[in-house]
Amino acid sequence: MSATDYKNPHLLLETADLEPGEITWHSPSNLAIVKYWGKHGIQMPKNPSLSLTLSSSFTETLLEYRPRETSETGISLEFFFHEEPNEPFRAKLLKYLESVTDIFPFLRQLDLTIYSGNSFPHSAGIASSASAMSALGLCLCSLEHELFGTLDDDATFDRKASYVSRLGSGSACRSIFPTAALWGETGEVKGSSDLYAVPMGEEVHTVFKHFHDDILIASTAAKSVSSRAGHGLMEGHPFAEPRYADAKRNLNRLILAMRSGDLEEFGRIAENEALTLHGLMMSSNPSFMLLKPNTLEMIERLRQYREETKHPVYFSLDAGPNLHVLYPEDIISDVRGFIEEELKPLCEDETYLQDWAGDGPVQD
Ligand code: 2P0
Repeated sequence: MSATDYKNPHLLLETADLEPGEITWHSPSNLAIVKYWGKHGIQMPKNPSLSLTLSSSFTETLLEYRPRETSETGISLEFFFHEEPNEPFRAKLLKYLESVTDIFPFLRQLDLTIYSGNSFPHSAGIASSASAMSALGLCLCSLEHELFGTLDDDATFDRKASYVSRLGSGSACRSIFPTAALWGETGEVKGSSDLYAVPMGEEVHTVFKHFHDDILIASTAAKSVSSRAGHGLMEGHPFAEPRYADAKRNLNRLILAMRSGDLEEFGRIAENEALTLHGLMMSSNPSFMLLKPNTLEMIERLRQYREETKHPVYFSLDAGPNLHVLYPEDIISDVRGFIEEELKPLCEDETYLQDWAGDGPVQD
């Protein structure tokens, strides 16, 4: 099954006599602890990555379908983002849907309307591709199941949803599963694959079940390097090969730490991966510096707070300036006090988002 490409020419409707319907999924974003940075082929990662599945940062996507009214051959799609037609997003989704018609050939037989929106502000600089593309991947798999009854088994459904989400955005394949997910083949986890993520929630220590990720908005103005450009920077990067080897070592250590609940080791890896990601961007050609002075100030204050309190509170970063503060549930009141007093004043408009590892996507 690991070499599957899910192409299926049989998934075609035999009749145009079909009731219109709709499908809605909420799907969360995720935060990679070991980062995916560098890809090859069709959305294949250069190294395995492991993420926490978030909760309050999610995309809600409603897919409406009805029998096709015209006989044109392309995909028929209308798209609304936060209630407004959005042509750039529509064009992107159309390209994606065209690319998956070998997997879902029935898409050409339908008129589709997609309504999508995020729970988090666009300006917060949270990567929305993971939540958006996983929500859409889930809608497509639900649609297949509704029309053909093919995806009854939950594990089969999730694996296919992860596979098709990956084709939309690599990191999206990890959002399908509760608590934590691993994407990329590694000898450490049976069944792991470069083609889809696998659930890690059952394998990790309970301390990670409601692990907090408060996202401190250092800047909304800074434009992140686009993911396409970012991954592209790894081609010919002088540190590319050592980086992939380092990521694999970090992943193996992280899996052990997450199984045993070793927060110190977890935190060391999280911070090393975050700074490595930014180090790779700084040393790329062209070079990108996405950290802001306030990001660095927050890191220093967090490290000082950790030194003083001995609390297991750590940070991570995405491909942007905002600081993800990671800590377990049992120290929430102390850490929130520290954030309110010391970090929030350093945030743009004093904004931070409260998120945590959660239960994964939900169908309405
Ligand atoms: C990650 N990031 O593992 C890494 C770390 C950002 C920093 O994956 O081109 O939007 O759609 O496969 O998933 C962001 O890149 O890239 C990303 P595509 P994606 O989460």
